[in-house]
Amino acid sequence: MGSFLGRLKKGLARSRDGLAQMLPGRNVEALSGSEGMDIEDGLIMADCGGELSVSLVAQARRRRGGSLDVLREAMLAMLPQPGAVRMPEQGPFVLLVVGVNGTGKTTTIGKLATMFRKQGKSVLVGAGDTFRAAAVEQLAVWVERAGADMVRQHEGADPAAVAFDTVQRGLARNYDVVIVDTAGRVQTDRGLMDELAKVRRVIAKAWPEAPHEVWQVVDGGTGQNAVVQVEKFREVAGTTGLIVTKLDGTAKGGIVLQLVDRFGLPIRYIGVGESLEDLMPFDAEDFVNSLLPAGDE
Ligand SMILES: Nc1nc2c(ncn2[C@@H]2O[C@H](COP(=O)(O)OP(=O)(O)OP(=O)(O)O)[C@@H](O)[C@H]2O)c(=O)[nH]1
Ligand SMILES: [Mg+2]
Repeated sequence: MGSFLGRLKKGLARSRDGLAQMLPGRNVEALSGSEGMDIEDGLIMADCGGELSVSLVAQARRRRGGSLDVLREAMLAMLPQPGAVRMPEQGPFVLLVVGVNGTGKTTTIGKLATMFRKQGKSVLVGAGDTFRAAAVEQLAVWVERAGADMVRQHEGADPAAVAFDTVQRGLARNYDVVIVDTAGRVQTDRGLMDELAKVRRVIAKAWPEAPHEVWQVVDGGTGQNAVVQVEKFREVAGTTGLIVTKLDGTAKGGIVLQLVDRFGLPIRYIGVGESLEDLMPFDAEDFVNSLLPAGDE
């Protein structure tokens, strides 16, 4: 078992244990009887969402065989391996990172910067969270540790101006990767959501093909509210991919399935802990295998 898979399994233990309790004897014979309800309940409690849970169990029932493997297959069928990240033909890959407060944007950017640096790429990070000096300092620590560079302005500066400067400098100095951090915001805050739309627009003024990707960081423990969060951010910021963090602290790992089912957005990375190695590229098969209890032989 690779260390990634080991960490993933450990990270998803709470979700898996929750589901295991709903799968009597770990045998999904129950799928064909009224006990199928238990499995639906289990999936709903793991935040797969009502509609998807019913559909997964129905699909599993239609397949032959009475083992957990049918459920696994039904999950894999609706969870495509994400396609390639959109990359520029020339110039830096520009990534804008957005999301609700405290979901893990800044730490995730630090981890991504470290990953890119390890691949030998030059990385420039824009400190677009200008609300608090502490936010810039937090980012600076990560950036320095990663061996990346940073664009910052004074506290209270216009985040769109920071984003503009970052992309311009990234282009002028031939960076391989440009990542723009943003302040956390609740999707119902009209003013802050308008500000985010402006950040995106201004990035495109600095370079019309940018940003190449907009990734929303979602806290895996948020529950059903994650659905409206993703809906609204996609509308305002043009989200192209998701990063789901904190899956280690929740029994609700099914939210990943529900978000893919609802929005068809690729999951780019998932976070199963606070350390660097706990942010890992999303692999559909490893994820499903870690989310479900081991099947009967
Ligand atoms: N357990 C766990 N903690 C995480 C994970 N990802 C991030 N965190 C923690 O979440 C907390 C918030 O992370 P930040 O990166 O500051 O979040 P943010 O989205 O930048 O927050 P704001 O800028 O205030 O909106 C930190 O303590 C992180 O270490 C994860 O996958 N698992
Ligand atoms: Mg932050």
